[in-house]
Amino acid sequence: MGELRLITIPMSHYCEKARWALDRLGLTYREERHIQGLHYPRTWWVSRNPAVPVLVDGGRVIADSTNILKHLDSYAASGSRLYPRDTVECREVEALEDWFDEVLGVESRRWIYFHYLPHGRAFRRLAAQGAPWLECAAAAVAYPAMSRFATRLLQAYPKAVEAGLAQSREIVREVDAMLADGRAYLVGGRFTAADLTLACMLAPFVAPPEYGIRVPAVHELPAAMQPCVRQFRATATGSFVLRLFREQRHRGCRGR
Ligand SMILES: N[C@@H](CCC(=O)N[C@@H](CS)C(=O)NCC(=O)O)C(=O)O
Repeated sequence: MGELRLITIPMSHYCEKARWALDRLGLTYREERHIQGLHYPRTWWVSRNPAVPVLVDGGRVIADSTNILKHLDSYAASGSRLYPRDTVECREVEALEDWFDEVLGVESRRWIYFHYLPHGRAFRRLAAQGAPWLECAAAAVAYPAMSRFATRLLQAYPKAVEAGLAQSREIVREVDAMLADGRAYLVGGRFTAADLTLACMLAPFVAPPEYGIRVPAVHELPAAMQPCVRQFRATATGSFVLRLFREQRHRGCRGR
């Protein structure tokens, strides 16, 4: 293992996924935080890729949260791995992880940007935590253009947001059904990448206090978001995710 650096947009739930996996292993790493849109020069320079998270491990550059979790799993003790050794269970974990990443994560992000972007100051308070002062200053000046760019990039328009919210509720109903047998974790009776990914991708809808940056309490969120957050929190999946954040987010496990 080399020196570890994680390049992030701090509020991004894909970045939270990588950060959680690193924290869980108790590894020493430096998080390089950037404001969305202003992160491009850095990620292009390091990974030739627009997206974060990017993990730099010595001479290796790993982009994409799933690749990062898989890479970090090689540093975990066998009882703490996020991907089970059992092939069938591992496939199940991977399928759930993809589903949460590719559908729920995309829609929860579209929803939070749609509701937060109109509140420039509040958005920057959330987004700029730990970012370089120059980026904070640039974001204050260029906010209207950044907001338009993010809206277009994420297609954060009313119809798409509404359809995405309906799709997210459907996913939550399906996960509620999985949890109905009283299981403590989604696959194999222990915490895996499926649980970690579900927790992160649902986070915008449930605002967990243990998230890796400070997130507003429910009553501090833009008013239009509050009823929705309360509804998601009241589902079996919502309370499962809040429990995972409470019990697992700041709990270490053994590395090798
Ligand atoms: N599938 C990727 C998704 C990463 C992603 O969409 N990152 C966003 C931040 S939430 C990003 O960097 N977007 C900038 C862009 O793609 O231009 C992962 O799991 O890492």
